[in-house]
Amino acid sequence: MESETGGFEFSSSLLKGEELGRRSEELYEEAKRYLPGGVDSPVRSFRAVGGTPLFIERAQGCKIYDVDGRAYIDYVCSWGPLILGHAHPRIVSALQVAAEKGTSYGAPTEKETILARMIVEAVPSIELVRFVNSGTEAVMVAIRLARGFTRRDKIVKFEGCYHGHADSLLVKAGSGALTFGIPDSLGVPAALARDTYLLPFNDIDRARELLDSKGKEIAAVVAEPVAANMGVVPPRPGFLEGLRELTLKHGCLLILDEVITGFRLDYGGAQKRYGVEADLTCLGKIIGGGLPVGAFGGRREIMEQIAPLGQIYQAGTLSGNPLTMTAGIETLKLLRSPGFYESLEERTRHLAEGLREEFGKAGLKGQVNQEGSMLTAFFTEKPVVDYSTAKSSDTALYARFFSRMIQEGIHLAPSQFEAAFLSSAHQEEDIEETIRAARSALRALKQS
Ligand code: KE4
Repeated sequence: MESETGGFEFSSSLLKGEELGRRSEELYEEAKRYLPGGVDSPVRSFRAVGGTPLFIERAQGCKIYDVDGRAYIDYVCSWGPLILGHAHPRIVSALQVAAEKGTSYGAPTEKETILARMIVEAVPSIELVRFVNSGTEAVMVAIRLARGFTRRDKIVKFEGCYHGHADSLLVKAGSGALTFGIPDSLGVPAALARDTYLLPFNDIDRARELLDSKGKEIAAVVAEPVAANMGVVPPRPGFLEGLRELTLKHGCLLILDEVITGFRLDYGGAQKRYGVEADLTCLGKIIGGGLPVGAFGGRREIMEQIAPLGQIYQAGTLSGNPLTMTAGIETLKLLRSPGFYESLEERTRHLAEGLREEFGKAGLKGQVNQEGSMLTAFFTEKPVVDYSTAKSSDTALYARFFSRMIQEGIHLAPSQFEAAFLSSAHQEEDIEETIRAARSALRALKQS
């Protein structure tokens, strides 16, 4: 039977072993004719885990459905935005109403003010906020703002943390004891990379050493308050507080990249959870309810340096567009419901404990780091507390685990160094099903 999208709707009875995934394969071959690697973002290509990427037909709640008619419990959740699950009825109906009024005006709307007010009320360190269209933009501009505000050029980032693909942040540690950066991508000028210092995440002593010697040159320290781009790595007690103290001491700005943690860990984000206030905060993902979004915000005296008030330029055609604002407003309204975060974190803890138990039963070495409603299962015996311990993971074993879980109907991140995200649509039975699938997958790994 032909679906309305012109594809074929296979019911599971029609699919035979050799046909599983055939439509994804066809679409992937076609996509590679027009898109580099067949994708619009590299991690989706499955290059880190092997095999053909799933092409998704639709999603609902905690499930996604591929073009071959297979259903998966989804823990990618579009890399974090869908904390309410896919196609939440309140979001969909609000978008339908909004779209009938037009999709973008290139002029101010009340909805931008409404969402901005919700963010300002949620995050105490934010007095003014501006919307952009991605997390990358948000961090890129926050750095420009910090450089303009402090009249300094150097910035500090942490190994293993990812802040989008702006040039100053595609930088890796220089050789030996050198802390300044070298390009981590072709196309990034070495001269620019040298303005980025690299430090090990969670090592406050190294941060103190660098800032005490170079603090006067440093515009900002940029950090994911909970690292999620090397897999989930929570901050050691005192790490964030130490960064706050050191940046104040040396007149540098503290930029907390809450693109993932914002409205994920708490309605007030990581800053609420850990009691540390940033000078500038970057947001994205959840505040757009699944539509393209980013935002940067902070103290009035800093934010008023941005055009049109100040001398630091930034702009964007679709920034604050009414559809994204609509989805963001409806999302944050639902996140304010009492007990939302507590029950989501409880279910995530249940999953983390279940996975730890299954690693043990299978006799495999694994570490499950969980913070709020996100977690990562690392295939290593070392506790994962920074980039070097994260990199000790057996990525080949993770790749095999990932593929087994796909066969079991569980969609994890197609990379060891990412987070699994839960949503309010993941119910206890989905968690139990995931633990059962992990039991089967880990046992199969052990036997092979
Ligand atoms: P975007 O430009 O992708 O909207 O946001 C960049 C970004 C900034 N800061 C943090 C902490 C982030 O995690 C991200 C993007 N996250 C990745 C997944 N870890 C997006 C997935 C992808 O690149 O396809």
